[in-house]
Amino acid sequence: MNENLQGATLGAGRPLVGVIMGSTSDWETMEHAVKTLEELGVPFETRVVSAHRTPDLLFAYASSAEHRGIEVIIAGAGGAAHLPGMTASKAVVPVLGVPVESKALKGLDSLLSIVQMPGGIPVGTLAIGKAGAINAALLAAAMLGNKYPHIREALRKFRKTQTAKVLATPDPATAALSAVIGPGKKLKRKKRG
Ligand code: RP5
Repeated sequence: MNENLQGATLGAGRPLVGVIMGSTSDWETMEHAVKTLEELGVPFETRVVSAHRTPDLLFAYASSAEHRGIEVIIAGAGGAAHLPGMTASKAVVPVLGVPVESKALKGLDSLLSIVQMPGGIPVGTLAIGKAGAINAALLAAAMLGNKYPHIREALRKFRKTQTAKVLATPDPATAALSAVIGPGKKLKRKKRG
């Protein structure tokens, strides 16, 4: 196998999700996808693949992904963000696009570049930035959950925990305070006089 095509493999077992991004500068956003996949126990690989700077690698990665066992690709890119669309054009596995927040246009350029695919080659487009990266991982897990029961159960558990966390702090003032001083701690009042 061409080792250029493989990224760093993380999580136990053969990678099912390929997390690719246009630049190392996208990592700050895309690490949230990776952390979420780790939390769910979904095996993945990560790799910088640029549509503009390494087009041959992009073609090789996308066209070999299915044969290497990758079942979903998460592609993050910013600015003139061609990576998700070009990857989708060469890969038959589902591609989820994460618009990375750009400095110039706050990610609106990335969002429109990724979401406005012409009919025929779909990219499942998520929100700009961190929220989109987290949701791309959750959506990938939901897709894989159709085939892998343990991933479906991990996703169910994630949802339950998330719900419990919200219900455990119904008072927004308490939530804001515990974010500052730590959960369960109380502010000490100064004695007067
Ligand atoms: C895109 O250009 C990347 O996805 C990145 O978001 C953006 C800027 O890349 P760098 O100039 O920071 O490498 O291809």
